[in-house]
Parts: sequence; C-alpha cells; structure tokens
Amino acid sequence: MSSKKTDAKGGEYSAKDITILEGLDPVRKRPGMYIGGVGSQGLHHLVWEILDNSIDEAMNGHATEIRVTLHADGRSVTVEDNGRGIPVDVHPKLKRTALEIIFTTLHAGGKFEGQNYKTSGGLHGVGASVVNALSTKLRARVKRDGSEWGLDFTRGVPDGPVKKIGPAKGTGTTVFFSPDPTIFPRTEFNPETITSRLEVATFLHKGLKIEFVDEVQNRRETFLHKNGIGDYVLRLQKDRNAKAAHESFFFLEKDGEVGIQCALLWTESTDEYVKSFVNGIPTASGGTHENGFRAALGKAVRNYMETHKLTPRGLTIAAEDIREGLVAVLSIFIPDPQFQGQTKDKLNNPEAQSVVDNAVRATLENWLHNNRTIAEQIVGRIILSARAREASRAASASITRKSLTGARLTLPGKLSDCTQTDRTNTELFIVEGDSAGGSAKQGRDRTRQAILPLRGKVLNTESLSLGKVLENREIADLITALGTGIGPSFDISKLRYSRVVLLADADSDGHHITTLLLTFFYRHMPELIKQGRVYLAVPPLYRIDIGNDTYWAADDQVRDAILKEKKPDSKNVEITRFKGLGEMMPKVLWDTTLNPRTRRLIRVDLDDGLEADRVIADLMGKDASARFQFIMEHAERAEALDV
Ligand code: 1YM
Repeated sequence: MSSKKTDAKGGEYSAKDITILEGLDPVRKRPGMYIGGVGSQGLHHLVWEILDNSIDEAMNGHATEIRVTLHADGRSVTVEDNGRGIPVDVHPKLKRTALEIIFTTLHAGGKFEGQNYKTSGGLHGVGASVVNALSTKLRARVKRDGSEWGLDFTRGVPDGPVKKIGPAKGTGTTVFFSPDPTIFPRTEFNPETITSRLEVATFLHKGLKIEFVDEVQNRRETFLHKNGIGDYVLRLQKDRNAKAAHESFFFLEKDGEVGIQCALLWTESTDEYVKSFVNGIPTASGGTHENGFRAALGKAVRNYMETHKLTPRGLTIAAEDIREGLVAVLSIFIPDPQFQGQTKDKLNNPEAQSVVDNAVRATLENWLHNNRTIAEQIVGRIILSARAREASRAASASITRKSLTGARLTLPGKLSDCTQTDRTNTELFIVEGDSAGGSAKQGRDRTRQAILPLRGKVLNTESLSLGKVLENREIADLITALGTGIGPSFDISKLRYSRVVLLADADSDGHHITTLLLTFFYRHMPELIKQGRVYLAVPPLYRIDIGNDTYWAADDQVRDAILKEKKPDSKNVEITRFKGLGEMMPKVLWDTTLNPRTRRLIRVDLDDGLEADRVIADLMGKDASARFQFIMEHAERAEALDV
C-alpha cells in the first residue's frame, strides 16, 4: 500500500480520517473476527448489529417502533427507530459527537454510560462501527431537539462533519448501509432470513413492534407479539405439526439481575425441542442456562409425581421420558454473557444455571399443583414415553450392536487414513469418485488428511429408517470412518477427525452428492453440524493464467472479478475450465483445495430462529438443486482456521 491514502473519489484523507481508517482497518482485514465470517450469516449479521441498537433503545423504554427496509437492489438496508436519536452533541472528553464515535470507533456502543447492559446483543457486540467499516456507503440520520442531523460515510470514513439537515418533528435514528462487495462474495440479503429474525425479536421482546418493508418482493409485514414467547411456543408447536398433549402452556417471566422468560408445553411428538436465547442471541448449542432449565424441569415433574404418588410400580422414569415431546422457549438476559464453543453459541456463565434452575423449578412445580387436570395430562404423556422406551429398548439395542460393532469393527478398505494418531487438526475428506479420490490421496498432507472416496450417488437417506440407511455400503463405510456410531449410540466424542470436509465437483452432480451427504448428516448426525464440524471444500472451476501469474476461481463471479481486477492490458490471458476433480493434478488439488494456507472452506451451519426448522423442512422436501442452493446460502465461509 502506498503511504498517501486516497478516498473513493480520489480525494486525500485528513489526518483524522486516516486515524479512523486505521482504527477500522482490522475489521476490514479480518472481518471474520468481528462478524463470524463473510458468508450469508456474516452479511446478515450487519443488519442484526444495527437492529440491536434500535432494539436496545426500545427495551430501555425510549422507542416503540422499528422499521427495517430491504431496498429494491436487495443489497442495501435501512433500519430506523423512533427512539431518542443517537446524541449529536460533542462528547466532552473525546471532543467529537457520539454519532461519529459510535460509527468510527471499535467497541464504542451502548455501554457509553456504563449502566445498561446490551439487552439484545450481537455475536461479538461490537456494533455500528463494524457495519460501517464493512459498508461501501453508510448514512446516519438523527432527529433530535427539533432538527434532523446527518452523517455519511464511505468505507467507514466520514464524508464530512455532522451536518444539520433542517427542522424535524419527533425523534429517532435512521441508518442506511450497503455492504462492501469487495469484502462479501455475495451481497444480496435474503428476505426470509430477515423476516424470521425480526419475528423472533418480537417474540423475545413482548410488545415490540417491527415493520419489515421488502422492496425486493414488494411487500410489507408488521410483527408484534403481545404474549411474547408464549406466542412463540405455540408457533413452534404449530410449525412442527405436533398435537398438544394438554391444554394451555406454562409461562414464566421474572425480572432481576438475570431476567428469565420461559414458555413450554408437551406435545405428542416424540422428540424434544428447546430453543434458547441469551440477550436475544440464539444459543443453538445450549449451555448453562439450558442445563439449569433441564434440571429444573426434571425435578419439578418428579416432585409433583412423588407428592401425588403417580409413578406406576415397577416403572422407572428417565430424564428423557420427561422431556419427550417437549416444546420450549427459554430466553434469559444477563449482564455479561460468556459464549463458548466453535460457533460461540453456547452459554458458559455458571451463575445462569442456578438462577434458571431455581426460578423454573419453583414456578413449574407450583403451576402443576395449581392445574391438576393439565398436570395429569402431562404425567400421562410422560408415563407413556417411559413405557415406550422400555418396550423398544431391547430391539434398538440389538440393531445397534449388530450394525455398528459386531459386523464392522475394522476401517473401510478404501479409506486412506491419516498417519497422525492424535485427532487434533485432522481432517476427513469425503471425495466423490475413485479418480478424484486418487488425486486427493496423492495431493494431501498424509499426516493430517484422510481421504474417503465414495462411489456414485449416495443413498437419499431422508425418508429411510435407520436400519435401511445402515444397509447402504457407502454410508456404512462413512459411519465407520467417522467412528461416532449413529442413532441412539451416536457419540461425538468418538469422532476420529476434528473436521469432516465434503469435496465434490463444482457441477450439478457434485452439488447433488453434497446435498445427499448433508441430508444424511442433518437427519442422522445433526450434532456433527451443530458443533460446526462439517465443511465444504471449494475446488476451483477455472484456472486463469495472466502473464506469468496463475489464479483460481471457484465460480464465474470470481473469475470475472479476477479478470477485472488484474486488468491484463497487453498480457496474455488463458482460461481453463476444469471438468472435474478427477482431471486435476494432485499438486494443483493441494494448492487450491487441500492446503490449509491457500484453500477456502465453507462451514456448514444452521441459521437460528424460526428458519432452522424451515431449513430442515426444505432439505426434506424440495428437489436437490433447490436444497443445494439453500445450503449454500446458509453455509458460512470459514476463514482463518487455526491450523
Ligand atoms: C437504526 C439504529 O442506533 N438507535 C439509537 C442508538 C442510540 C441511542 C438511541 C441513544 C442512546 C443513549 C442516549 C444512551 C445510541 N446512542 C449511543 C451513544 N438505531 C440506533 N437510539 N441517547 C440515545 O445509551 O445513553 C450508542 S447507541 F453512545 F451515542 F450514546
């Protein structure tokens, strides 16, 4: 980079602007550290960050309405609220307006005054400045003290000082931004993703009104839930097509140092469905608050059953019997949430466990005692689960032993395992076809990378029973290679690799295989995906030689971007399109796809909120190409893997 910096219009930056530019530089250099990645989730995260500031303002009692507009280009968004408006007077110590500071300084957020914790929160809680740094254009408008004020930015740098635009009625903040296409490979927002997030926000914040104006599809929708998570739990039950096992539902709302909201009911479905949130952030991997909740649930129900002597003689009630068919929403608000896990979606604060446990146990037990008819319906449901479990235990035990242990103890012959015995940083590449498998086998780093070639189409496992799935040779080999077992005996701690990478051709057959494999994981090993262990490799589709330099492109978009950026002028350009992985030389495969230093991996991830359910439904229903599209939109680009 040259020492003289210029802005987008070619003008020179002032000294202050350079400070801002350098201040936000880390965000542009390593966006993944701030928003989790530059895939679809990272892109949408920009909206959540701005939205969270509006939600905070509403939760602090100053705003009543929020509007989110997805503009007609599908690549820019406006968020507005009728709160107090971000302060525009000059901060006494920092000698700048709060408006400028929050958009240009990392970590400056709602904590300014120190007393309020962020009520909604984002992945890393760094807020507005991150969005600004990653946007080509951001426009902030504030109505306050009878005037409207404005401040515009280009790639994070103010175009000028805060300006008074004119007189204005009322108060509020409006922020328009358009994400930077040089940072995000795809800048189109998904209206469904936004819709479901907005609706979840109105479930979690009872009474909050959010309007979504979708100029792409030319429609608008208003979300407002007077009963908050009570409405949410009923919605989940309906979406899951599960018949309620009793009337009414349990609802708890408790304010305090830790705020707790919980709504639950039992259905006749056989699985358990708990959605938990911390400060409005989905915690798909659970954590201490969920542990407290589960403990409380078990104790409250057991106490009730004991007090009323409701357990049939000879029957033992297991914790899973109590939770079978449960649909629950748990939302807590805590001052200093600590998240852990690879996807930072697991709560780690120890205090959350006992607070939730105590609150839920006491109120749930009370509710059961005060609602005898409902309580009896619930207990009946639980006894049924226990009986069914005891009846099926013998059968399921025999399936597991026969299919997984007795018959197939040894690793599949076609697996080229890695040599390192310690699992840390090892990877299993599942490769389509023997010839691609051969290239991968030769090109890999054999200490850490294992190759499992799969022949032809993998079985569509969606509608099949576990028994049928296990009869498929390719799938059985895969399960053996993974080492985790499957179904009731699945144990992620036995996973023989730290990552599982799907490597298929960049064509429709390849997409189909990837989809079938992902369907298998979603359906039969969801934990693998939840824990962020499944990745997609991105093999190049094009080789572009410009003069003496070689570039690789995974799709047409990247190819065009390279051609445009490298402006070859008089240089020779040669473009080669690969027909498949099989024809790629092992060295090329290593350089482009396998080498952790140069390759790109996409982590497969489920979006949270209502959408997770829809993802599953989509995977089960539509044709494979639609499914693949969906997966790609929801896959997160994983960067900076610690290797
Ligand atoms: C469309 C995005 O950012 N609304 C918003 C933000 C703030 C306030 C009001 C606000 C906060 C406070 C006082 C305070 C923020 N202000 C700041 C800071 N909508 C949006 N609405 N007055 C107004 O927290 O004390 C950070 S966020 F720091 F400038 F006060």
